[in-house]
Formats: sequence, C-alpha cells, structure tokens
Amino acid sequence: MARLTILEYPDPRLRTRAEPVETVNDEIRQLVVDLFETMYAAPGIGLAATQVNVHRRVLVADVSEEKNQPVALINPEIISAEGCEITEEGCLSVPGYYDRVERPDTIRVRALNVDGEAFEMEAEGLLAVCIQHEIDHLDGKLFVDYLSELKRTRLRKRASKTRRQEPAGAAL
Ligand code: GNR
Ligand code: NI
Repeated sequence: MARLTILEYPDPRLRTRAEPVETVNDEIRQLVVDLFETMYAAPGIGLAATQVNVHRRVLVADVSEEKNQPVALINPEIISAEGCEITEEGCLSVPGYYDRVERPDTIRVRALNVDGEAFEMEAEGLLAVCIQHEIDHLDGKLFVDYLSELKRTRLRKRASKTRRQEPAGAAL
C-alpha cells in the first residue's frame, strides 16, 4: 500500500487525457488500492488516477458517512444523464477552494470492475456529482474550468503566491 502525492492546480500534468485500461491486471488493482488509501487519508470523497500523475482511466469514490461504500470504476463512461443540480464542489487538486457547479444529478455509468468485468450502475446526488468530477479529471478537466475567467485568474494568482511562501523544496 502506498499513499500517493496529489498534483495541485495549476500543474499542467492535470491537463493530461488519461488512456483507457486495456487489461485489468494486478498493477491496476494495486493502483485502485493506492487511490483508495490516498483518498481516505486526504480525506476526500473521490480521486482520479490523473491526480496522482497516473494517466490511466481509473477512479475511486466513497461518498458515505461511514466510509464503507467504496466504488472503483475503470474505463468509466456516462451512458445517460438527467436533471440538474448545483453543488458546492471542492477538489484535492485545488486545496482550500470551493464553488458552485451545475451538473446533471442522475447518471448511468458503464465501467469495468477490479475483476475486469463490465457493469452498469446508476448514481444520483453527491455520488453522481463526484463521478462526473472524477471523469472530468480523466479528461484533463477541473471543476474550476466551469467558473468565470475572473475567478480562475484569481485562483492562479493565489496558487503561485502560496507556493512562493512554502519553504524551498516543499511540496515538490
Ligand atoms: O473530496 C472531494 N469532495 C468533493 C465535493 C464536492 C464535489 C466533488 C468532490 S470530489 C473531491 C475529491 C477530488 O478532488 N476528487 O477529484
Ligand atoms: Ni478533484
């Protein structure tokens, strides 16, 4: 098991489009285990492989209070989406920033499980939002891309300021 380092905005590696997984092997299963460990430790309700600089289409989520409903999706695809809901989103790759994003509130997803079997699931509410947020990461997209240019410019300035204040060598 390993806790992985999470890339932070505006790191250009977060803009990488992840490649589909061809075979769900032990390497991918280990990645899933490490993603869960990193997500629970953060703590967060979801994590995409892109955020730990692994550019494969793998994501994990657990939106339950008790942290006992792990969901792992490999090569996830949204096959239908309905409704819309505004949620205050945050992101482990944009620490300390939260803002409202509008997305469909019910989705149907097709994916592979850790045994490499195809399955479909329906998700609504926070889980639906989280899965869409994670699939965006796999496409190199961040929730701040839905905000105004003004807000993103402020965020970029703040991010570069924060890094300058850290002691040399930290967080690199
Ligand atoms: O921990 C997280 N919380 C969250 C809250 C609202 C909408 C989406 C999320 S996902 C985020 C973890 C993360 O950054 N996943 O990519
Ligand atoms: Ni995120």
